Amino acid sequence: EEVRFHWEEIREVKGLWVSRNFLSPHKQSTLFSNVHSENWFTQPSNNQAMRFGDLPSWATELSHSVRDSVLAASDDDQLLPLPLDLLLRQPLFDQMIVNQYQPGEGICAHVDLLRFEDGIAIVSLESSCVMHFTSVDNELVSVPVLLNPGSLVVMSGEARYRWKHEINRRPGFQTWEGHELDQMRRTSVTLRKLC
Ligand code: AKG
Repeated sequence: EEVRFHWEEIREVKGLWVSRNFLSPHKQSTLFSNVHSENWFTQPSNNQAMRFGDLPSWATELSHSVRDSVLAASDDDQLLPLPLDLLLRQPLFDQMIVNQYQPGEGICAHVDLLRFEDGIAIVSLESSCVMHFTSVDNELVSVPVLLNPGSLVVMSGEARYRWKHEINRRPGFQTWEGHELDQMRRTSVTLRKLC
């Protein structure tokens, strides 16, 4: 049987899941050109676009893929903690942020605003990065997670409410398996649902 989606549970951070093969290279380029055809990033000073309510059709398609990949995981008993109830809500997501980060740029540690429901999805494009998760209850605990291009992260429960996430792309923070990542531009698509 073909395994279409592979999910990895990040055990240290309850409710954190990564699918590293979520988008094939072909689907990554399609998504990237769809993002760019919106003309949000025509000037270097523009690095973020936000949409509420009806999302562009390519983003609706992307959220269907997120649903399909979580559904596929439900066939596997070990992956049941993935937020399956998330699949029942309509629409799955009604808010999107697209971020474009130049090398060296990242995002400070934060917990997403409570005005968004549980179940947050982030798709990465172009360049790998290390996202660090820091426990709200113990700031000394920091868990690095590699986000490769084409990967999907799902944060739910504790991962969404009890852990901060951050991307620190200053020298020294983007190491994975002993190597400093080669930084390039990175684009991410974050999908959420307003409460
Ligand atoms: C946010 O926009 O709140 C994020 O955390 C984005 C994370 C990312 O770019 O991967």
